Amino acid sequence: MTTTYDPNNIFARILRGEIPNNTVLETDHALAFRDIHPQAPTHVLLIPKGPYVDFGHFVAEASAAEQAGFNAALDAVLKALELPAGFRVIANAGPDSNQEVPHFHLHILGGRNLGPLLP
Ligand code: DGP
Repeated sequence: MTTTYDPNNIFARILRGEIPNNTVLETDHALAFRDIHPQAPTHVLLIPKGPYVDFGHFVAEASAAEQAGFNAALDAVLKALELPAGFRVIANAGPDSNQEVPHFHLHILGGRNLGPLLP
């Protein structure tokens, strides 16, 4: 099965600089920016720069260098955010998850007690 990437999705447009964002960190492989509708005091999205629709697409198709670069960016952003009481990382994928933006992204949430995973 081939996965079709929409190059006009909102995160692709953010990557191209067509839409402003509140950047936390940028590397050769990834961009971290503040979610426009934060669900917690800290709510950051981390996206790879490559054209991957969701988590499954990324782990299946991204090169080892892209995956290593993304992991390094995740490590750097977690250190930059300084969340000593903990954090939650979520990746929605596909209709059942209610994924809205079809460009793979991790939600990084923290800054308050997040409660149960599925309230
Ligand atoms: P998901 O449901 O996992 O696809 O989450 C998409 C998230 O993206 C949602 O929390 C809101 C956020 N979002 C949507 N459009 C924009 C935007 O233009 N800028 C920023 N910073 N975040 C956005």
